[in-house]
Parts: sequence; C-alpha cells; structure tokens
Amino acid sequence: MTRFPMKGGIALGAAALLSACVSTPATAPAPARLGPASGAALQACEALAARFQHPATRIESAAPVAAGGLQIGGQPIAAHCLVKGRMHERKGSDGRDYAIGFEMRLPQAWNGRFYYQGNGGLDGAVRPAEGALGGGPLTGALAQGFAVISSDAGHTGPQTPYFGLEPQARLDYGYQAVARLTPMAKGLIRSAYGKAPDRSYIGGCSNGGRHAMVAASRLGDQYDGYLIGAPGYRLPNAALAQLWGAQRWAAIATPGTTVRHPLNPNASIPDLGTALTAAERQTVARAVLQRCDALDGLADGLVQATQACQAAFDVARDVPTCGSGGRDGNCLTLPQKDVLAQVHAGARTSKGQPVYSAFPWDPGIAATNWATWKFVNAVALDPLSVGTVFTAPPAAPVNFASADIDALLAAVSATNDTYRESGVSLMGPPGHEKPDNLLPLRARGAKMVLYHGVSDAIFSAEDTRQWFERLQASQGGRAADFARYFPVPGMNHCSGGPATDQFDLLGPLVRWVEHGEPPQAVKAVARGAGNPGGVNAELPAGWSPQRSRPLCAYPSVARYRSGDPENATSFSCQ
Ligand SMILES: [Ca+2]
Repeated sequence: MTRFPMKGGIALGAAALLSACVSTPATAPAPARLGPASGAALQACEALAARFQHPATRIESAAPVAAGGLQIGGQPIAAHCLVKGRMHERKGSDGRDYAIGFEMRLPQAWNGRFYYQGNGGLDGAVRPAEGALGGGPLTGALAQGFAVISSDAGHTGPQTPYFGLEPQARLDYGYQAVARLTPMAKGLIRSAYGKAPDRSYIGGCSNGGRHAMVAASRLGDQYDGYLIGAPGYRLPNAALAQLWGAQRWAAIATPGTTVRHPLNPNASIPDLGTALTAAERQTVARAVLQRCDALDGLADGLVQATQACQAAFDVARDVPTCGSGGRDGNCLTLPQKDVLAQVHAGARTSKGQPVYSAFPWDPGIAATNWATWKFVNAVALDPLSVGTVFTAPPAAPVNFASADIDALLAAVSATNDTYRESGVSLMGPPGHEKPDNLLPLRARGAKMVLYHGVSDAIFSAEDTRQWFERLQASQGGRAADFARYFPVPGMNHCSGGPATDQFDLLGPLVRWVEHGEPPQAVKAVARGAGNPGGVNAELPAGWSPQRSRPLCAYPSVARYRSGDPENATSFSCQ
C-alpha cells in the first residue's frame, strides 16, 4: 500500500485515503518543482560557425540579425543571431541526398530557455525559428526571448512526400530528427551563451503538436514543458479517415463538377464541396447553435459546453430536411444527413472497426478551413501521405476513390524488411493507448499543456480528449497535476473559424513549470479588424472585433456570469 502523505500533522479523511489507495498509482509521486530559468547575454555569433563542434553537424552560416531586422505581427524582434546548419548529411537508399536542415535564432538578450519549434504538415521546410503559436504570432517564443530551433525534419520540399519511400527519412520525420537535433541545439546554446539552457520547451500545432507529444514519450528527460496543439498523434489513422470520408462525400457530390488541384494547377479533382455547400454548412452550424449555444449560459455564437452539446444535438432531428423543393441551402437531404452523421461518428472498416476518431459537433463547421480539409485535402494531400509515408510496403500514391480502407489500415500498422517500424508506430507517441509511461516526466516536474480547435476537421479534438481521459485513468484522476487540455470552441485546424483563437499558452506553461502556477483560465481574443496578428475574416458580424473569452482547462467550460458579453472577465471556468 502507498505510504500516504500527512499534511501539517492532520491525517486526510478516510474517503480521500481510500480513494488514493484505490486509484492513485503507487508510482505517482508529488510532482517536483523545477526552478526558474535565468537569462544570459550572447557571447558569440559569427564565431560559432568555426567554434561549434557536434557529431555529424555542419554549421553553414552564423550571422547577426539587428533589432527590428525581423518583424513578427508588426512587432520588431530584438537583436539575435541566426545560425543555419545541417545534421547527418547522407546519401539515401534512393540515391538522393538527405540531411536534417535546421536554423536557430539566438537572442542577444536570452531568457535562459530553449524552445524546439515543431513544424506542420509533412515538414520538409526549415520555417523561420520564430516559435509562433496559437492563431497569431504576437507572443511567439522568439519574441519572448527563447533560443528557438526549427528544422525540416530530415527532407526538403522537393523530396516531399517521396522521402517517405526512403526508410531513414521516414524515421527522421516520425521522431528521429527531433531526437538528433535536441542535444545538438543544447550544445550550440552552451557554445553561444556559456551555459546550457536552464529550461527546455517543445511545442507546435498539427504535426508540430505531434512532434511535441511524441517527445513527451520519447524524450521526457529532455524537455521541461510540452505545448501540444491539435496533435496529429494518430496521423496515419486520421489521413485514412479522410479517404474514407471522401469516398462518402463523393457518393453525394454533384457528378462531373471539379475544382483545381491545390498542388498542380494543370490537374483537377472532384468538387466534393458540392456534397455540403457553404450555405448548407451554415445551416448545420445554426442548428448546432440553436440546440447548444445557451448550454453555457449565453447565446453568443460559441458553444463552450462541447460535451453537453454532443448529447443534446441530433443532426437527423435538428437540421431541417429538404422537402419536394429540393436543396436550397437551408436544409439537408436525408443522404446528406446520413453522410454527415457517419463522418462525425468516425470512420470504420467494413467490419465496423474504428479507423480513427469521432468528431465533435460545433458551429465551426461553417468555416472554410473545415471544408478545405474534408473536401480538398482529403482528395489531394491525404492520399499522397498515406501511400508514400505511412504504409509498408508503400502504395503511392493512393487514389481516394478506389482506396481499400481495410487493407490500408493493415498496411499502416505493418512492417517489412525495408520498413522495420510501422507508420502508426513511428508517428505516434509510444504508449499513448495507456500513457502511464509519462510517470517519470511527471515525477521530474515537467508539464504538458494541450490545446485543440473543437471544429478541427483533420485531427479530432475528441481524439485529444480521449487521450486526456486515458491519461486521467493512468494517473488515478490526477492528470491535472502535470497535464492540462484546453479545447478552443469554434476553432478550426490550429486557427481560424468563429473563435477566439489568439492566445499565449507558452507563457502560462512557463509559469507552471518554473513557478508552480497551473494554468486554469487563459485569455483568448478574436482576431477582428485591426488585429496585428492577422485578421480572421470568418468572425461573425455581430462579434466585437476584440471579443475575448477564457480558454478553460478541460473538463471545466467557460460559463457566462454577468457583465459585458464580449469580455472574458464576464465568464468563469466551471
Ligand atoms: Ca454560448
């Protein structure tokens, strides 16, 4: 039995003791507190190119960037050193040259922290190491004084997606690039500042959120804070679910209609958007709002009570059914309702086995990004990644219309002599099915903050919620001691949609890790007219351009109390 802590000489109540003995893993210690980082000044920049030595690493350039030489969200970024380099340059088994390309931005006035910027999509580009996050770049890691690294994860744009045919490049994309870059980056920081980072963080959204979530499992001793946005932690499954959905949308799309292929201006793809037009998606959103908007105490165009809404909303009952007049934008036909219900319930194999996850009902379905993922990317992008990057053997490129979902689901879990790790395995965090392997991370005092747009159409917020519930189960209900999940109502994939999608979760993560202040309600604002981070064109007309809301740690939700309905201070997380 667990030795139970006595606080101030007072024994805890019998019920608490019983509960602790029954449900808390014996190995779950009270989380440690990690101390705060202290800053330092940059000691060298250009000299790093010659001075810095690390195995299999070549620094290509190191040059100062003057204050204001880089602007992010209209803000001048402080003076820093831009270092570019490559790791593990090699000839691939396909005869092509591969390397892990990277850049680091090292502030002259450094805050003592390292930030690994996970990038999105299939990687393949060294995006500027700005550490931008969360619906607008105003509070990125670089602007906050972190030393930031960004990488292409082991392949270039022209090699994408066919790097997936090269076994090592596939592994680098999955997790090995992060593992190789992390110690190199810390060494470069030591060389530049005379000390290693006091605290290290990793974050990103989409595939970048996946990188961060994978690092929590694989590199739990390397990072103190994990900022995990819209994690595609089951990316092969999500991509397959896209093909499954596209097959169903295609069955009810208007025959013969096409749109331009997003990657090839000379090619066209079926216009699946005719299966559920913008007007029809707005009709669905109105029906969701009608049923769910006021569940949080205020009819304001945001459904904060996402879980209650899933029980309350019934697409068959709540959306008007088209009559003899046919489709006019204000109704759905029965076949449309059937497909929409199937897609939200989640893709299945022919034998009824889940392929991926359910998707929550939320008014963000009306937004453009939702449709782009379901109707365009599902046809043009996901078939490429499934075939070339995730299956063993590769089957590239898969045609969505003729894709055998059962066979592909088996193939993303398969290995062979060339691809010794399956797509599912190399992309996902080990142990995510039962995440008790995070106990050492927790015990060390590291923290995880997750966020996910409730109307994300590619990676489901429900999948992230399910992971958090599994974490709760593995931690005796005490996951919130070291991990918190912030759903973002209305938000699409990483940003956009009818949502307050501009927020800084990195600052709160730092305060949690270094000062022991757990985040509970984090202010998020809408990007209305004049927003320096970029205007969100899809904000409903009736919203204040500066509308704000608290993001609430799941399972609490933002409920209206009193006061200005446009202001976060009028809400509390309950
Ligand atoms: Ca509401």
